[in-house]
Amino acid sequence: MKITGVRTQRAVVPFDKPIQSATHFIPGISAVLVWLDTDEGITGEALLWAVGPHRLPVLEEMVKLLGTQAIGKDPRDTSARFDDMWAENSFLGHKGLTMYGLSAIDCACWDILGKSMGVSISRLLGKRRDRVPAYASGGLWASRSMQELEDEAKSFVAQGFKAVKMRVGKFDIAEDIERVTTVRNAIGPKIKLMADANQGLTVSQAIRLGRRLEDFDLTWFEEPVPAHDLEGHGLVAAALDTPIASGETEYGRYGFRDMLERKSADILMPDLERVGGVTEWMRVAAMAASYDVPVSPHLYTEYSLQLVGAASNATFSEHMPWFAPLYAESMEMEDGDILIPDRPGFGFSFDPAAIEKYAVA
Ligand code: SMN
Ligand code: MG
Repeated sequence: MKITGVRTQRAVVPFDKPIQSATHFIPGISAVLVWLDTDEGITGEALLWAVGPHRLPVLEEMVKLLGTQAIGKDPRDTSARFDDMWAENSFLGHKGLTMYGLSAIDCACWDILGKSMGVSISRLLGKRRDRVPAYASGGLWASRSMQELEDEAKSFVAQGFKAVKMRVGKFDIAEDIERVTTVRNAIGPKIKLMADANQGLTVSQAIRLGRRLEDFDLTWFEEPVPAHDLEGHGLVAAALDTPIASGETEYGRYGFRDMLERKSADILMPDLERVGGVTEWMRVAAMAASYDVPVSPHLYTEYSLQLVGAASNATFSEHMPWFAPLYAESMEMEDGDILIPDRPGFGFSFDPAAIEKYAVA
């Protein structure tokens, strides 16, 4: 089987109203949809996303650069394709845009491999589970009012979620505490609660807020300080009993090795588009397992289900509904878990009608 070409399409899925975290203003989701075509009629799909359509052209160019170089090669040789792209990226570096492009092509190759064999990526990787606990992450933003926080938290519980994630770090400490109190009271003591500061605090602010949040029995306190500050993450993690989760903004196995060696986080959150696709996500999961550190994928709910289905130390899936309108298949939930589809490849394919609706020039 040989790759014959790579196609891309930019798409924007607007939100009814913009959302905010401590460091993001998000009016909608901008994505680059990717197709990797082969001479046997099997096409692999992948998706890159960004906050803001203005960021899509550079993502698209990186995908085309690496995808074009792979023409004539076998996409089923996923490690060989990864190594080719890693070598190509040496000149521009193995962080940032180059890893986005590599991730997309790697994901598309794994999608092709699964489709060519008629099995899910989870089965290719060594399946261990059919379902995974999810946390509701599509709400409880920093842009929500107190009443909206209470109503949304209750609605997630009513939908069957057993865990929810809220955003903190945008306010003074008293207001953050008031917001966490509101959500904890709304969901009760049995529903798990995560709090994400989206890199918005200093080390001392994160420790002070974290100490006040110890009483709320958080499952984790996420990205408390800027992602580059691995030592700062470690200081916060050492100061608090609440587990620190981080890694969504880290790239490649060497970045995660540094996090593990510095004890920057109690839980790693590799993001499929930054870490280096399926290939590198699984390497990072295995590396974390050697430190007995659990992993939980950042975003990419649909695609990451296959990885969580195989990784021995994977815990929660992040239930983010943003990309659902782009796929023909829907995620299935049961009693707070997401069912891992046993369909070839990722098990999710772009819906042509959705592409028609959300495509942008
Ligand atoms: C998050 C940040 C930015 C965009 C989407 C989601 C957040 C999360 O950090 O982990 O859900
Ligand atoms: Mg986060």
